Amino acid sequence: LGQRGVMLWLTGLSGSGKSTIAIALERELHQRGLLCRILDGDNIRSGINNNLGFSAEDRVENIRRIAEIGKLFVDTGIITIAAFISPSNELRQMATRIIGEGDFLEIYVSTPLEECEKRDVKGLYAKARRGEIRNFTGISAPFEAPEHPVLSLDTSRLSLEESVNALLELVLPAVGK
Ligand code: GGZ
Repeated sequence: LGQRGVMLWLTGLSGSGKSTIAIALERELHQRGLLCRILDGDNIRSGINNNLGFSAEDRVENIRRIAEIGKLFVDTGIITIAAFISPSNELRQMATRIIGEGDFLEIYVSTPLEECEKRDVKGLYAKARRGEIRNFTGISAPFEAPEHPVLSLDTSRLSLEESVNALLELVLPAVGK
């Protein structure tokens, strides 16, 4: 394969830009002939984790399975991009343990709550404010910012291109490219 695998773990609020960044980065990596895989709600919560909700316990099981699946990809030499809220240090530490510290890069998509709520792409924040969604991260469930992310990306200040370039500078050396 000639490529080392690595996990890029994007953590941040709903609507912070995790999936958008993941998709744009995937395109850049593919253009360079690098193998890459996105794990996000679209392919995980709708499939293997479709029996899980958003209670604290379900979030643990969600992240545990994602980390185990991610490890299989990383060990195959694939640049793996996980885009999940993963709202606590404990959850992210569990993922780090499963994947292995040396293969794990924690990236904080640090777009402020006010901005995420203003965007409200799916109308979920409005529903959460009305009490129609319980345990909504940032509104009625906690989000703990990572303490030592290797990179922070505030998409209210950075363009998509700037975020992707910062990630490329991080990931290309990490996989020996
Ligand atoms: C947070 C929720 C909730 C609640 C539904 N809290 O913007 P989205 O819609 O597409 O991304 C959110 C997604 C979060 O799933 P994760 O697997 O990333 O969460 S975690 O890592 O905490 O397990 C949001 C939608 O699911 N969603 N209800 N109550 N997000």
